[in-house]
Formats: sequence, structure tokens, C-alpha cells
Amino acid sequence: PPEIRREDYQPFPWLVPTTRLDFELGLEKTRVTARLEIERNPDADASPTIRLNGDGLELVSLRCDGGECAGHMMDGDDLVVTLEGDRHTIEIVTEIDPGANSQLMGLYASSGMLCTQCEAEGFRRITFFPDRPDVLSTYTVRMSGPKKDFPVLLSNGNRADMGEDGASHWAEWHDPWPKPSYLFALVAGDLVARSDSFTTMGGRKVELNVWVRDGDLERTEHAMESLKRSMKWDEDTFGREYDLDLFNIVAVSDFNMGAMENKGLNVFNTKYVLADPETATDGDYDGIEGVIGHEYFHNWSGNRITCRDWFQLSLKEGFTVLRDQLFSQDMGSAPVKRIEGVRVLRGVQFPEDSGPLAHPIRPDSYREISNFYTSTVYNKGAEVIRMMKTMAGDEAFRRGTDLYFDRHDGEAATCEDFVKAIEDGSGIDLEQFRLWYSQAGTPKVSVELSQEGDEAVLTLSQAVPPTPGQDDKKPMPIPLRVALFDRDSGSHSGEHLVVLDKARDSFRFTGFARKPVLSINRGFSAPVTIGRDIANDELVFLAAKDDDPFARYEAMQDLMVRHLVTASKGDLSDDARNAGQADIVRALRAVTDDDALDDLMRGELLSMPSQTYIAEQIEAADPGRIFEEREGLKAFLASELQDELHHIYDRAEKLPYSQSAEAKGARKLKTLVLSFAAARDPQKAAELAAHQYDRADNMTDRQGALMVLTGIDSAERTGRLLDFYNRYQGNALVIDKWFALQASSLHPKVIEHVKALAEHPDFTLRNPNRARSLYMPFTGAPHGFHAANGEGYRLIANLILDLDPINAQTAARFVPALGRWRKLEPGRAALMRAELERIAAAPKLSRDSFEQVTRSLG
Ligand code: B3K
Ligand code: ZN
Repeated sequence: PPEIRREDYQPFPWLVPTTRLDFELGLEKTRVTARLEIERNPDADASPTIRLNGDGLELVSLRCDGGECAGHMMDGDDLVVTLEGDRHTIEIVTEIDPGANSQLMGLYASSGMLCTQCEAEGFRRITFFPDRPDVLSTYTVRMSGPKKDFPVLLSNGNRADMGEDGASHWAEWHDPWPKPSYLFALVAGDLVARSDSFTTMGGRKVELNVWVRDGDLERTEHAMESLKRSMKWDEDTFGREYDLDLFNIVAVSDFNMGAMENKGLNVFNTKYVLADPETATDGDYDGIEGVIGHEYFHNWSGNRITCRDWFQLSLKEGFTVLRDQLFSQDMGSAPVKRIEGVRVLRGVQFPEDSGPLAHPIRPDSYREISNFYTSTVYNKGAEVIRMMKTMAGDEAFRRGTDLYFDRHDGEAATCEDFVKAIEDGSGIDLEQFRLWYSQAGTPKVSVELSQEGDEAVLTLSQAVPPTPGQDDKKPMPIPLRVALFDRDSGSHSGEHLVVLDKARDSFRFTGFARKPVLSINRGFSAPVTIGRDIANDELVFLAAKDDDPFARYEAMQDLMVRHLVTASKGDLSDDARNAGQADIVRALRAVTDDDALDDLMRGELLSMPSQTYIAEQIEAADPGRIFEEREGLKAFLASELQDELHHIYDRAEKLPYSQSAEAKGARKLKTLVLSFAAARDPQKAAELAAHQYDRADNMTDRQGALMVLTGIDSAERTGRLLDFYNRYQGNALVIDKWFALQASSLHPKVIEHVKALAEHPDFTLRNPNRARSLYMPFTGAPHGFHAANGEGYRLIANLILDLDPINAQTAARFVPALGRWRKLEPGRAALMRAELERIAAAPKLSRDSFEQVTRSLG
């Protein structure tokens, strides 16, 4: 497959002012008639032909201006039509089989209904079309089909008309807003809606619907409330108002990702719509609020202003992730949301940035764009915009975004357009900052603090590591929020923002009789790793006293990570081990005893760094060693803090179920205490967990208890797993949890369990949620995936080969787990690499998996 390069961008030679689509719907056969009005693009070089993209389509008929076309040919999957004049009507008929579409791109069937997914290049699986984001068109869509199969017919915009014709009926929809083909959507099926309304700040009354299958209606309240909060928040925070009379959300159970922002008709994975306390965890509730917000916010950052080409993806995704993060921060506990965001960044994006798949947030080339819906484009993209906000300040940043929305409304824009608007609107200089868009890799900042007379001197240096295709990097502006704490008073006299824009620089702060304690990268103001020369005592001090919640969390994490990294490398003397453990206990005690903390935050402070995050800090890591050290520390802490943890559990257990922050915090702590207990005394922990399971009146407690139980070989484990299955049989989203819990467990026989579960009658590779529920958590299971004999790697490689012909996009998502071989000890590295080579040698690999595997072997 050819490589597509950003620098080759050319505007399309034709405009498509209007598009008319006529669908004669059927599960096995849908006939699509597309009528495109086209005219020459005055801003592009003239061309004697128009290229209409197709993907596996068969052309039934083609007409130009009502008659024969002057000429046409197939070029690969594309249809190329010869045209002489400046203005034409092209009519294309295609026939497709939605029932056979297992890739879930284009028009497909999902448990009896029809729906679409077109981003990035799915529209070309429906009809021939210039399927690129810079061709904007106004769509009118007519759908007809049997009333009993498809009682509900939806598309973008507003319903213009409808009618009946015996057993068949039809609806016509019109979307007044010009849009690229990737935002087209259609849904036809037997659905019911929760309806509500929202009146915008300009007084427009918008009808809101959340469409689900009959029986799921009671579980849509949280989604609807989240939608209304999103609409209000975007008005209040970014001044953005909704622009149609109708907003539809549809939940489908077969979906490649979380959700899709089609204009006026968002299509969602059921996972991000359905919730009630019995079946959804607190994490699920938060996920729904975040994703509903995210897709709604795309209406401006993505739909009203879209992307010129797919290299600009972070223009809409990075910005929209930032918007959903700010929304979630405002709706819940801001510090905890920030910590969760950083955890995702470090757990997924940092490894990506230090591995063979590293790419800038605005990539320079790709073979399959689906592979670039990455944590780098999304999460690092959000961090880059957040840094602009930090440097400009909130008000100036808002002037920048106002200017951006105003200047580019109705356009297909670039990342450069965004940066320029922020620059012009806020008045800050972002010349050098643009490097964040072109350079990959996580910068490493080294920090030294010294004392000269009454001055504290902060010396910072930065290095951006080499990444594939980018050997030499330039220094980037890195905004760091810092505070200097007085050791005696335990406080500081105000925060500073320092911007490190050279390879090395010093910053002086006067008025310190003796060396202060440094708190740096507060609020995680820059997406970098910090190497600081700081004593354990100082970390213990910050873990107890830092007034920035993120920095406090960070001190706690640092203390544990440093200890576990040294221990896993085998570099820890007995004395050093004892001293290190004692420091961690001291710091944790300051957290358990601090009455001013809320429990959600306390839970963060008491959480141990993840296996992946520790491994990330080690060259040639041995996952087995890390696992043992981490569990060992957990057991030690559990016995040292036994009384404190006991007390926390008792207190938490008394709170009745509600969605309040207090009750959520209590639930988080309960399961945390259980997992500590499991490391110390598994049998006792199994009893406690079984007790929590049996008493649970909500999914958070029940799932938390079962999570702990799945790691402990016991009668309780078997009994509760069976109970859980029987209790929720038939509820797909909960059965996904049942698979996921077992696949991610700390049980020594996790590989056997996963193999057996793959044969379970409820397991299928055809449903992405189910396929992911078993195998994604497994890639994080320390002695499952990383079994020293390579069996775990082989299991995932087999999965990729089996899934690839069914659903290439989902299959390719598993490749990065095997791309980490360079970071592992030589034995595992060789086994992992061999599996990648085996996949690469497969006779018929999709473009998706091929690109990921070859880059991973690199
Ligand atoms: N924009 C979609 C992503 C679609 C990607 C398809 N491979 C979801 C989102 O980011 O909101
Ligand atoms: Zn998005």
C-alpha cells in the first residue's frame, strides 16, 4: 500500500455543492442512488476527470447530466469519470450487502438494525464519492424500506418529509449545514427514544432523543442528563450554541470505537450510553458523561470547522479531548479528573511516544489513517493545546478560541490555522511552540535546585529523544508551574510559571534563607517526564503538604516508582529497601490521617503506580520481577497500614449508595483496601471480597470485589464468578465485564482461563466489545501476556491473525502491545519479535495490520 504524505496535499479540482442520496434499504441488499451536483473548484488546478473513491463497490449504473458519460474507468477501487464542461450532475447507482459487512465501516447491520460509520474513509464503501474531509456538500437523504423491519428512519439534520406505501415507508432528511462525507450517517431500525429538550442561549428549542432498543430505555437517563449539561457548558465556557432543531443519539452494540459525532445524529457504542447503578460502575458513569460531552463538543470543533486533510486530525481530536476534559473537571472533582487524564497519557501515550509507532501529533505520512486515531493525536494533542491555555491564561485563550471559531466557521482548516488564531487572539508568540506539532517523543526535563546566598537557583535542561525518522530534535517551549516550599512553615509564597525554551536555562528566586523544597510541573502543566534530584525526605514532605493536588499525587508516585524501579533492577541493598519502605509508609500515613482530604482524592494518593508505568522507566525490563516487587511492596504496606486501612473500610462501608462524590470516594476506597488485603493475606481477602460482593447493591462494589476475587485461587472465586454470570446473562455490557475481569486477573493460570473463555458460547470475535473485553485486558496481565515462555505473545498474535479478515481496524489495535519488544529483557524481546514476524509473513494481511506490524518491527 502506498504512503500518503502531508506535503503532497492538493485541493480537490471539483466542488460538490449538493448531494442527494436515495437508499432502498434491506439487510442483505441496499441499493444506493447518489446524485452529485459538481462544479469546477476555482481554487484548484483544472482536471479533465473527477476521481470518485470507492472501496470494494460494484458500479450498477452511471449517468452524467442525465445521459451517457463522455468516459469512465476504474482505477483500482476508484471510479474516474471524464468531464468536459464546468458543471455537471453525476448519478451513480451501487448495491451493497450490509449484512456481510463485518468490518463495521460504511453501512452495516447490527442486531437487526442498519447503521453507518464513515470516519475516516467508510463513505466510499456506500457510494463512489470524493471521500476526503475538504469536500463539503449539503446532503438530502431519502430512505425507504419495510416498515416492520425499520420503523425508525434517521439521518443528519432535520426530517423534511415522510410517507407510506403499503408495507413500506420512507423518510426524507435534509441537513442545511455543508459537511464532509465522513460526517454522513443513517440509522434504520426498531428503536425507542428517551426524549427531552434543551433551549439554547439564543432561545432555540432543540428536541433531544436518545435512541435504544426496547428494554434499554430505563438506562438512558444519565446519557440524557449528560447531554443537557454538555450543551449548557459549551455555551458558558466556549460561547458555542447548538445549530439545529434536533439532536439524536443512537446506541448500537456493534461498534469499532466509542462513538461518532455525525452531524445531528451521533452514533454511540452502547457502552457509552447505557447505565444504571445495578449494571454500571462509577467509572462507566464518568465515561458516559465524558464521551457524550466529547461528541457533542465536536459539533463546533470538528463539524462546523472540520479538517483540511487527515494529517490535521488533532485539530479536531486534540481540541475536543481538551474540551471534554475541562467539562469533566467542571462536573466532578477537578484534581481527580486531572490525575486520571495524566494516568491515561502516561499509560498509553508515553509508551507510544517512546516506541516504534511514535509520531508527531500532526503526522507526516500514513498508509492507513485508521491507525492514527492514537493517544498521541488525541491525548497529547489535548495536552499541547492545554499548554497554550496555561501560557496565555484563561481569558486570552478564550479570545483565541473565539477568533478561531469566527475565522474558520464553515471551513476545512489546519492545525496551523488553529495556532495562528490562538496567537492572534491571545497576543502570545507561538513561533517556537509550533515544534510541538512536528516533533514526536516525550521531552525529558532534568531539574536541579541549588542555593546561592539568599537565592534559590533552578536549573533546567531538556532533551527530546530521537524517534523513528526524527534523529535530531530542537528545544521546545515547556511551561512549568513551580512553587518553592519553606521547610519550616510547610507553605510557599505563590506559584511561578517558568517557560523553559532552551536546551538549558536557570531561573533565580530571591528571599530564601535556606534551600526550599521544589514542587514542579504542578497540575502537570507540560506533558514531559521530570528527572529531579530530590531526596526521599523532600518527597515525603510534598506528599504530605503540597497544596497542588496533582503535585502531591506525583510526589507519592515518585516515591513508590523510584523504589520499585531500583528494586526491580536488583539494585537495592537490604538497608536501602528498609529505608525506602519506611519512607513510603510515612508518606501514606500522612494521606490516611489527613482529614481535609476527600475520599476520591485519598484513593488517588493511595494508589500504587501501575505495572506498565514502572516498566516504562526501565531499560530491558523483566515484567516478572516488577510484578513480584510491586506485589511485595503492596503486601508490606498492607500489614504496616493494617489499622488505617481497616478503619477506612469500616467508615466507607457505612455510606449508602448514591452518585455523590462522597459515596463514590467511599466505593473507590473499599476496593482499594481489598486489593491491599489480597497481597498480604489472600484467604482473608477472599472472604472480605466475597462479603462485599454478596452485600453489594451496585456494580462498582460488586465488580471491585470480583476483581480482587479473580486473582485469588479460592472457593469464593469460583462461586462468585458463576453467580455473576448467571445474574447478568443476556446483558452484553455486563458479560463483557465478566470476560474482562478474568482476563486481567493476577491469577497464575490466567492464560488457561483466557483460552477456555475464548471457547465460551458467549464469546465471538464478530462483536468488537466482546473481542476487546477478553483480549485487551489480557495484554496488561503481568504473568499472562508476559509469560516467560512467550505463550501470551503467541495468543495475541493468533488473535490478530484470526480477527484481521473479520475486522481489520480492531485487529490492528492489538499490534502495539507486541511492539514493545525493544523495552524488554532479551528473552522476552526475542519471543515477542518472532510473533510480529509471524504475523508479517501471513499471506493476506489488511492494510491496517500490515502497517502496524511493519512499523513495529522497524
Ligand atoms: N471521531 C470519531 C473517531 C472515528 C475514527 C474511525 N476510525 C470518534 C471521536 O473521536 O469522537
Ligand atoms: Zn473525537
